[in-house]
Amino acid sequence: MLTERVNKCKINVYYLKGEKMKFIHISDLHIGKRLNEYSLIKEQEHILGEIINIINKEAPDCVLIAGDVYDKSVPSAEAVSVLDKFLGLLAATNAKIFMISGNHDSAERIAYGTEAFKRQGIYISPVFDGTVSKVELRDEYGKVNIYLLPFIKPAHVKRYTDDEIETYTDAVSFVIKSLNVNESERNVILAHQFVTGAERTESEEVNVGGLDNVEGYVFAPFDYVALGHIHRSQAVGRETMRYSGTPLKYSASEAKDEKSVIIGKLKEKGTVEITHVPLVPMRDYVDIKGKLEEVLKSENKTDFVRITLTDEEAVVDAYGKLKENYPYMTELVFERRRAVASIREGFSIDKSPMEQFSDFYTKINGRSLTDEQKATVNEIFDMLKEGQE
Ligand SMILES: [Mn+2]
Repeated sequence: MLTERVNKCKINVYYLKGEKMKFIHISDLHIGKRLNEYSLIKEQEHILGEIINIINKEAPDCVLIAGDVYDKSVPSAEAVSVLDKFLGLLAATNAKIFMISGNHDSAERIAYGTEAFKRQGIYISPVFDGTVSKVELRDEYGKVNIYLLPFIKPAHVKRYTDDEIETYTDAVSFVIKSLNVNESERNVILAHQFVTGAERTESEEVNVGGLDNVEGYVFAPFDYVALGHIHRSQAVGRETMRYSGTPLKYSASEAKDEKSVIIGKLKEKGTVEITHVPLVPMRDYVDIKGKLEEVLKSENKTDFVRITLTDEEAVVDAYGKLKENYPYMTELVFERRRAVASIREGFSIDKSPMEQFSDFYTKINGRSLTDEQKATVNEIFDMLKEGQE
């Protein structure tokens, strides 16, 4: 059974020089991610370099990487070489490195070289086989147990038990119970799950069906829960159960977020100190809203931008003008409240499709259809009708 297998798993013990266990927690690197047509690889290399600088300055005992290392289960060659370089730099620090796979990662590909990496002090979660890797650290307060739980779904757990595993909470709860965590010692877990109550952004993948949340109480045995999956830095339920968030803004919904790494210190049992070190990107991501004329005056020309135009009248070649001034525009939204409201007002089921369309066209463009356009639209309606018969 699961419990036995966990107990059988080989435990590595390390003695720390410092008086307390200091860690850095990051997650959701999404190496290889693109924003529309823009590759973020340069931005990602830069920010990973910043993270290495922070590690060198802070000299933590451990670095915790809580999943979604890559953006895709089959990462590009470019993405692989960026992670390769990052792992090399991490190995050159004195910190022990702990990494798990997230829902975007292929657990198998992330686990590549796991056994060899251990010699370099890099611990990567193997593919979930019913067991969970554990590494033991010791400082002046005693043991710190680090558990590496890769992203799991109910289906991954079902095959190892006859217990009823329906929900994500059932799955994670079952696995954690099987670990028989010694709660008199200090315990840390890396997990990549959606803990109920966490505030989402627009850059996470939405689970089809939506029921992928795990109740926070299942993580009760742990002094610190290093979470990945949600892209906004936040504590969930308690100060010591945290999402570090992504190192870069991956959607306009994160424009106002401050990205950072978490620095934690585990002192005697029950005492965890938490601080943040902000991450400064090469290029910011901003959300700009206003009329075209005002928007063109904004100073964020070299940032990634989502632009929402509020002009009520049609603007000729808005996209072209904006793109010329904002080469890193990722999204253009037209918010024409009055026009939309008046279109709704004018709508009536008594009108023919041609009348409806012609009213709509007039409202949007401020002029009516020409005879030639009318003929084309009529042809289209005729074709549609034929298609229905
Ligand atoms: Mn993610």
